[in-house]
Amino acid sequence: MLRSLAILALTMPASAETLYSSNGPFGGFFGLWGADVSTSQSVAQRFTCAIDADLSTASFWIMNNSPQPGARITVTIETDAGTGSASRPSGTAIESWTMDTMASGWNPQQQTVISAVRPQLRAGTTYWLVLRSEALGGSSPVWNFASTGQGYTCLTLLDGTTWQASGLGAELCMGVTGTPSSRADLDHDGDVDGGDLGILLTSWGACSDCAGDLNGDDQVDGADLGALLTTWSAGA
Ligand SMILES: [Ca+2]
Ligand SMILES: [Ca+2]
Repeated sequence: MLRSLAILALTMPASAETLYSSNGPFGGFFGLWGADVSTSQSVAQRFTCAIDADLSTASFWIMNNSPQPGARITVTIETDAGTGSASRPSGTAIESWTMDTMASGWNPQQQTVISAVRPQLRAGTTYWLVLRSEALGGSSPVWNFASTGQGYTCLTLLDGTTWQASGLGAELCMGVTGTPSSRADLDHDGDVDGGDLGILLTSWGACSDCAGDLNGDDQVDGADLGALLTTWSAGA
C-alpha cells in the first residue's frame, strides 16, 4: 500500500482533489460483502461531482472469490443513459482501463487507475464507474460495498452486458479525484481566450454533445457565448 501511494504521489497533479468518495470503508457490522464482477454480471456505481474538473484518478476496493489474484477486469467511466429510475450506464466510455485483480481471497485491495485522457467531468452531470470481468462466477472478483451510506448501483442481466435499471442501495467503495477546470477552456490550455471562442463559434447552432455547448441544452448560442465571456482569461 505504501508503495502504491508513493507512485501516485509522483504521477498525480499536485492540485488533484477528491471529487467523489464513498461513505466510509468496507467491512462494517455485517463484515465484508460486495457484488460479484463476472461474465454474467457487470457492476456500476453512479456518481456526480460538485465542480467542473479534469479527471485524475478513480479507485475502488475489490476482493476475490478466488484465492489466486490475476483475474482481468475492465474499468470504464461512462456517461448516464435514462432518467430517474431508468438511470444506467450509457455504454459510452469517456475513458477505460484494463488491469488484473490484485486481491487474493476475501482480503480487499484498493486499486487505482490514473487518467491519461483527463476528460472533463462536469458539475452536476451523472457518470458511472463500471467494472467488467471475464472471470467465471464463484471465482470472480468482488467489488466491496461501503459499510455505511447508500448509492445508486446498477447490475446487468445474466448476459453480463444488458443493464437493468439502477436502484438506491448499499454503496460500492470507490472514489474519484481530479483538478478543477473551467468548462469554457475548450482547448484545455489553462485559460479562456480567443482559442476557446473560436472552437465555440465553429460549433454554433444545434448540436449534441459538442464541446461548445457549455450549458448542456444541445444548442451553442448566445447563452454559451455569455458563459464563456464571463470566465474570459479567468484561468482554468
Ligand atoms: Ca483555453
Ligand atoms: Ca448551450
